[in-house]
Amino acid sequence: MGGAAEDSPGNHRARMVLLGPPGAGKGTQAQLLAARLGVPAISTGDMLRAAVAAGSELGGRVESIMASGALVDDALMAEVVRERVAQADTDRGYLLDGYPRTLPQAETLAGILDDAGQALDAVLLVDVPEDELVRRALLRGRGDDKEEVIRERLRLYREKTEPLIGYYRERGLLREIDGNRPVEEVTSRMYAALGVGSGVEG
Ligand code: B4P
Repeated sequence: MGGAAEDSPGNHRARMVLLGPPGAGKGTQAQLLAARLGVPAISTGDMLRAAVAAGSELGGRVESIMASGALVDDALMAEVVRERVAQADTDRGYLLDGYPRTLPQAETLAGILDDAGQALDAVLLVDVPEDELVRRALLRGRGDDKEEVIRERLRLYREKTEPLIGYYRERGLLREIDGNRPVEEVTSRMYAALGVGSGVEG
């Protein structure tokens, strides 16, 4: 898939989505991949957590929703993402981590891209078995990483987010990556799926 990650000047490098269950390692891989491609990693989870930490109006609206494992309202997420992808650092592309998470969010993203005359290059699905997801989250120990909250996030993932797999597969964008491997191996599989070198071989 040559077009997804070309570094040629004047050309965009990549507009991608990382999809997968909570705790699959989307955030971990987004940082590595974004650095390699020279585009920002945009994590809606990190943006919401920063808003909570800053005590902003947005933070006040989402704090209890996130603590319970529920999803933040699609309309509110649309505002957050529309504003973020309009910033100057996204002119060569971006890597969305944790957005979209519902079919309406996928339609919103399609609209944002259409309005800008842009398109997605790829959607990377990082998949990991459920027991491993719970193990990782309990090890991570974030505020919302309590077992009952993790199980609720996983239930919502299956109900609301999994349908996006078919949505993007039908559009020919889906690349599936086994996330149940050491971090470096997952990264190399992503590079292979996108046809980019690791960047360390010179
Ligand atoms: P997110 O911040 O997106 O959190 P996540 O899905 O739990 O994490 P991720 O998959 O990125 O895993 P990570 O790399 O950290 O969402 C949090 C909350 O925000 C949601 O529940 C929701 O309330 C809200 N929200 C966010 N976006 C939203 C949206 N679009 N709509 C509505 N609500 C939204 O990895 C997990 C752990 O595993 C880490 O400790 C990591 O070190 C470890 N790990 C990673 N890769 C590994 C590997 N290969 N092997 C072993 N361990 C690994």
